[in-house]
Amino acid sequence: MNLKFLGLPLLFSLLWSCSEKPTQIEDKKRPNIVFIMSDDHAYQAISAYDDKLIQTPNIDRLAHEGMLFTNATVTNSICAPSRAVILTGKHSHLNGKIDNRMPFDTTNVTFPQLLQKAGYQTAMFGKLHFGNNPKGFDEFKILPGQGDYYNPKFITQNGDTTITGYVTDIITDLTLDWMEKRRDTAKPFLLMYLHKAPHRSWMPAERHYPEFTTKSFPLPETLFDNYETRGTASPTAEMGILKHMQVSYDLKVPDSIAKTLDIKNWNQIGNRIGRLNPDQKTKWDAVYNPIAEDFAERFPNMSDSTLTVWKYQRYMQDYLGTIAAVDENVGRLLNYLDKKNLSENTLVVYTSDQGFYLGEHGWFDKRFMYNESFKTPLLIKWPNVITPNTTESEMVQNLDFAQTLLEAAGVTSPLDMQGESLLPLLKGEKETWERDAVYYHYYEYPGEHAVKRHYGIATQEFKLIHFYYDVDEWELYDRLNDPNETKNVYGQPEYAETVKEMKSKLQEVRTKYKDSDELSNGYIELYKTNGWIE
Ligand code: SGN
Ligand code: CA
Repeated sequence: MNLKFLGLPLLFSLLWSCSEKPTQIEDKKRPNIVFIMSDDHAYQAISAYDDKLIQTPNIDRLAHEGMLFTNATVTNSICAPSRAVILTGKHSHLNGKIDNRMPFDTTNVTFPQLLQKAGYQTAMFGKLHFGNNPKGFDEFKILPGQGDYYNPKFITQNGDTTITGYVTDIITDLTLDWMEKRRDTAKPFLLMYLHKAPHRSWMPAERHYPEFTTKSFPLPETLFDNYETRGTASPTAEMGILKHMQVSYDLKVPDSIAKTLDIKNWNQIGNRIGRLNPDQKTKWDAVYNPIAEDFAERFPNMSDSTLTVWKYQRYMQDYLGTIAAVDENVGRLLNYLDKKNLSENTLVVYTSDQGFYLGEHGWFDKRFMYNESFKTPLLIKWPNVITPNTTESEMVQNLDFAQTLLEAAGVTSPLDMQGESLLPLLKGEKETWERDAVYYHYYEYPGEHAVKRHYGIATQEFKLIHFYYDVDEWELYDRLNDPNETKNVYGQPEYAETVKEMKSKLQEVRTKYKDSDELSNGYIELYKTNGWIE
């Protein structure tokens, strides 16, 4: 892969030396770091943010004992790019992992490498999704690619292994096994505990079938959004619950039933039920087959809106069902820390690689800079530093995690990291926090779900988005007056001044973060050369 066009003659050796020296802080005082991340976990599905869909008492503990961030966002709302931003502390256009297709450039310096060099014991368990193994970890056991919910395969330093059971439980078992048996008690540790759930295709653990498959959930206000004021990106995106959610793959109607119904693309993808062993399959069928039979009977008389609601409910049942297991397992880990008297000196982060649409605007999936996928959950607990039960509304990003965790460990960050350490906010010293805008850039188009390329800027009051590549369209949202972002006010005379100000701010942040049209065009050219886009 030739990334030279990016102008990335990486000054790693120079930057490396800045952080090479072990910290002066004594090991016993340096905090342990537990970084918990799930995949596609919407803040709407964490009761500390909103309890109308699900109760998540264990994740909520981090808010009760620490800080809940209500304005945490990602810089690029897609899995592997978000992970690359987190590990490198650099925007996608500089770390090179602009979308799920681009390989991660392992010459990037990551914060776990720096912590390991500074004397931390490091371990990673769960989903990474880079296509290559992580550097800077004493131990890792990761899922290949997206991983599977049932009987998942893991890549380990000793070869691949397949483990029978449910992925969320297994990732936790592997984590606790490492903590119990191989943790070096003379060192502080960094643990990256990374769930696959609640990623598509949303398959819950057997113990959660009865509760979740019989529940109904409140409909989001914008479920039937018609995108009246928006440009072409929203109506052409392929992530609609009605049109694009597959009854077989996503909603678990068995193929034998689905194919008898007059539904286009009922099984475009092919489901994952084949991974279940006979015992698991019997339990699965006992619950899911009657649901499908009932659906098959009602389907011929369903209007589009009835079908949308049915699909939304089925989607929520399984999506939230997978979260119940995440919450229980987070509880197992927090209890372990308590039991071993580690909680006092451990900083625990809970976040997701991005947010997700739970029916808002009629969608599932993510990618857009609109709120539900731009925002990400962020809860941090750090006893004796963070005042319990605090809420922080400053605009923070996943870009900030690397510098935050390095500073918490007393390690100097490389000069080319682009975030801000959140330590002042964690300590309640807000006076030094100056950020008034955050930057976003999404690239994966043409691609799955067909969300057009866009970049933009958000302040507390407004959001300005520019869609480019095959269009040249702008959207502006008045965040305070239109929290659901259903009214694009770009082009309205009363917002002319705001547009001017936001465009100039956008240019400022693009310059600050070193992004440009030239760089975007360079990526487009590279993709065309590699045959990844036409
Ligand atoms: C898979 C999913 C998509 C999802 C991407 C990216 N399709 O391709 O729905 O948007 O992952 O998700 S599936 O048919 O494989 O389920 S990400 O979290 O990895 O970015
Ligand atoms: Ca994801």
